[in-house]
Amino acid sequence: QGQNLSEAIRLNQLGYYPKAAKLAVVVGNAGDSFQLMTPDRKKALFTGTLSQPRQNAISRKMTRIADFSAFGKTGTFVVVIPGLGHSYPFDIRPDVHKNLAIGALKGFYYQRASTDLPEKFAGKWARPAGHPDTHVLVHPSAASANRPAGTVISSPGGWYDAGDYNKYIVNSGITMGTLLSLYEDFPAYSKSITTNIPESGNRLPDLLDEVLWNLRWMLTMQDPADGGVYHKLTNPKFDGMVMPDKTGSSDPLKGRYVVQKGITATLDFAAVMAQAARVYRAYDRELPGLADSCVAAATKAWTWAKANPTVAYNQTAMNAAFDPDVVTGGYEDRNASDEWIWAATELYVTTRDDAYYKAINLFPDPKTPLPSWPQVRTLAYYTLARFGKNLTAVGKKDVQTIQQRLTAMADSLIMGADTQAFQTVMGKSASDFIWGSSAEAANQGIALLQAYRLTTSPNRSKYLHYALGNLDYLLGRNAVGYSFVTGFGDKTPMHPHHRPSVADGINEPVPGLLSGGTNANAARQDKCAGYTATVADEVYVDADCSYASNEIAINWNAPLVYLAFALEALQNE
Ligand code: 9MR
Repeated sequence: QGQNLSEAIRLNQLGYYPKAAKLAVVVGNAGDSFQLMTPDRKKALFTGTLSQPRQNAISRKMTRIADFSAFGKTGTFVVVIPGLGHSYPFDIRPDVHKNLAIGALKGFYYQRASTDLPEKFAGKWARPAGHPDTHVLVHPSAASANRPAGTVISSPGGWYDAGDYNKYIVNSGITMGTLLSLYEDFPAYSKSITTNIPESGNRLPDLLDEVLWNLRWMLTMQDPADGGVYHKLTNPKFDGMVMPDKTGSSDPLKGRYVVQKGITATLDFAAVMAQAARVYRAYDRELPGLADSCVAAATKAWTWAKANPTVAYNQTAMNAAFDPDVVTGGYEDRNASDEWIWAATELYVTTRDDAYYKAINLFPDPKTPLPSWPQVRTLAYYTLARFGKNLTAVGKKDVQTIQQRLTAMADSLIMGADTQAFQTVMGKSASDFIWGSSAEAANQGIALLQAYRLTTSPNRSKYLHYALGNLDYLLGRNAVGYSFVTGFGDKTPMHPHHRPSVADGINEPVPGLLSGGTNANAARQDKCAGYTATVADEVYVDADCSYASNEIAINWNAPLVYLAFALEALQNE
């Protein structure tokens, strides 16, 4: 019976909650029935019928669904399709994503700059510190009266952005907003999670200790004289594929720079600092002055933004005007209207000063855009919905509109998901498969969970169902058959575009990191050899040259952390 592993059977490689939906998707036409068996395939515990074949609207391939939602026993199982083979083994149990949630949060620890990762915390991925960033030069593009070009500033810590070793404020913004929102949405569950980091055991939850590592770095990125925030701390060029302590740029006297201040960086910074002030206020005793410093930093950033609304970061223009040229990640975004909304909202909620709220138009158009690094408007809606009842009158009058928008957004995400080949919200449209598509899936999941939290009728369970479906997508129920999280699942990225994973001499990549995933245009973007597929939902290659489909990044890990934590918290409610 089903002697061979069949990669045509796509499922969540970690597993399922006993009471939740349990689907596997079989690519191809084979078979009519399926069984659930013990991993040794000696005992069949459940028999079901595969759905009629349906056609994947993107690839035109046929797929069939094995639905074993009715089976609720705990244990480890495989799906067997007579004549085809068996699936990877998976678990059915109540806390089936708990280790994933912990591992994905721990992923941030492995991204820490300027510090050793000792074996006690990092296991076989232990490594010496890279990039002390205590001797960072003010790039000519960032020069000001108080800090002329070449001024040395200290800006240590923070997380490396991705597979590269630079630190970018814009991308830190949404990452921090997502993690702080997780804490605000699920405080009790967040407090219960420990990740074995050096700060574990102090009086802060590990989630907030991890966030603090990047928060302290962000604070150093503000020019104290005027409140403007540097777009990034970077090398002029990307480092080679070497360990962080082996790069030229880790030499404290070789050039790492802070570059031009910009409107999106400064507003994202303001939003993060305002939200952090709320969250860390409860820890005033442990961290005296921190929450106050965050409020002060946020208001100062806002003041700079008001005075400099048109200063957009434009790397090409910067390089034309100043030396040395900087060719690392751009995170350029010419439209700051959403960053204004997010910053104003977080400042308003934290300070309760109506002036921030009145400074912006919360509803410039009827959209509720899915959050991503250049589009943060909906993060403001999440925050207003979260604090709905406790807002001042000006905000309260909009709460109902916001709730409607968020549920309408979730409803439109769900619409048609059941006819999608993998029955997920993710992938309904080929346009989902962009650079970092895994984060699209995770952010869709968060949007669905926001609607779940806002809805009181029993039919709200549909939002939870589809949020979980997108986690299934990330963990293997997808057109490429990968679980996109390093170290979690059976078929996982082994060669992510991640310098430590490439250079450390350890076979397994650093665990808990979310690969950017399927990207229709990846082959053209990174020109890595090895892409075989051309249909949008299959363009992915587990090769370290594939930075457009197989890099990892903090703004992709954060929504994974949120989704996994939130689903665990909600299943256990
Ligand atoms: O995530 C970013 C993606 O949306 C862009 O399309 C891409 C190209 O500009 O850049 C991605 O961000 C990268 C950043 O510029 C540098 N560090 C690695 C990031 C992930 O690939």
